Amino acid sequence: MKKVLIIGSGKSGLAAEKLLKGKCETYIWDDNMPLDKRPCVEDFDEVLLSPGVPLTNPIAQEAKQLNKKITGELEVAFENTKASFVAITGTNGKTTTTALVGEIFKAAGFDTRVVGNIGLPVSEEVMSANDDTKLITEVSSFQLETISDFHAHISALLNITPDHLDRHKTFENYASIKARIANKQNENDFFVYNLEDPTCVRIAESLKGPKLVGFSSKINHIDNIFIPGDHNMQNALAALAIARCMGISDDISLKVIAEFKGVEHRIEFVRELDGVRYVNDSKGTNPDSTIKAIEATAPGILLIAGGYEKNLDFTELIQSFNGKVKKLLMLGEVGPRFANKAIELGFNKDDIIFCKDMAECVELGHKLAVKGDTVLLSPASASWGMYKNFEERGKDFKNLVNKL
Ligand code: UMA
Repeated sequence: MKKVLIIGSGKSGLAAEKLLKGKCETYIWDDNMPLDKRPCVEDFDEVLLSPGVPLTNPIAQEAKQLNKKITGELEVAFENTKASFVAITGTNGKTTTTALVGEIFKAAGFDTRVVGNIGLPVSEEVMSANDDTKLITEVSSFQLETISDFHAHISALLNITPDHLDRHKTFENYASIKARIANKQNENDFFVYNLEDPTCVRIAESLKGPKLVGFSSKINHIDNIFIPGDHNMQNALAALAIARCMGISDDISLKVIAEFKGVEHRIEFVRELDGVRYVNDSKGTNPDSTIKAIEATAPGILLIAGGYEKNLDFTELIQSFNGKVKKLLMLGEVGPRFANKAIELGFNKDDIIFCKDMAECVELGHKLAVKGDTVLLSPASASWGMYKNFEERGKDFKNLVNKL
């Protein structure tokens, strides 16, 4: 029996272990475990990395030196199913688009599973999927690093702006990892991409296999859409294009788009108190995503930002404030660097406050906001170090806001 060493005992590692049970011998190692439990890489045929584990992880490096196959949870899920994949990637909007496509496919009568980076490992669902199931999969750059034969009937690339440069080092490398989503696509497949994003266009033009399907919020428009902002128009147009590739009628898609209320933690309205709106955009984990949240919010913003250091440049984000942001409530290890950049670009030093935790941010936001203002949590940073994930961070914010 093949011996697989799984690295990471989070959701992905545990789901992969369950999927491989009876097919392979598995052992899970997590870098949190005591060193005396560390396995000998040589004893295994394959090393399966959870998405959060980079290829620079010492065990991955050792496996590479020993010429062992390195794989990932998405690849293994793919190997163990005949269900077809709709794979959606991009820097921002992929969760909203994935959820929306899932709703459209369900409305069209398909056996649909909404999986992947959205929070449910693909391996978890393939166990009960049949050949006709559609796996609507949100795919991250982390997952794309370890695919080899993964093949999606429809793939979508929504946009590419800098993110995760602590791991992928350069924008070019990050973009080339995103492009891997179409690697195995052939002339029977579709590649849906954003015509307004030069990097997406460049990647599309380099592809030999799939049929290219571009979308553009400058050319096309959907009249009846609930979720706000141009970025959501792009997400909806991508979803509509994906549905068309599957032969789903526009009537079905447009009805779902009109009724779709969005996803938790993405510019999510929490409550209004004394004329002040509180908005949870905890999924704003990179500068571009926070730019979108600021664009979609009226002036008078008290912005709660900062978190884990991913070496991202905040210049464009701070320039996008455009007088709309009146206070910066800074969190986490990235706070001082963010604040220094803001001051360098002319933001008033006295309007920046460093907070020790979310409770202090919410308390100060409440104290300093006046009628008509918005207290917006959109950190432009990952939550790691302070929280397990962005969901936990968003829930903490909402609990604190609801207690005011
Ligand atoms: N670990 C190690 N060594 C390392 C890194 C991590 O042993 O070098 C261990 C940790 O100690 C922990 C485990 O690995 O016990 C965690 O594994 P993981 O980080 O892969 O997390 P999972 O719980 O398996 O969740 C992953 C995705 N997490 C990441 O990509 C970091 C989830 O995406 C995804 O929802 C889930 O699989 C199901 O597919 C989250 C995310 O933050 C939402 N994604 C990034 C993003 O959206 O920006 C890419």
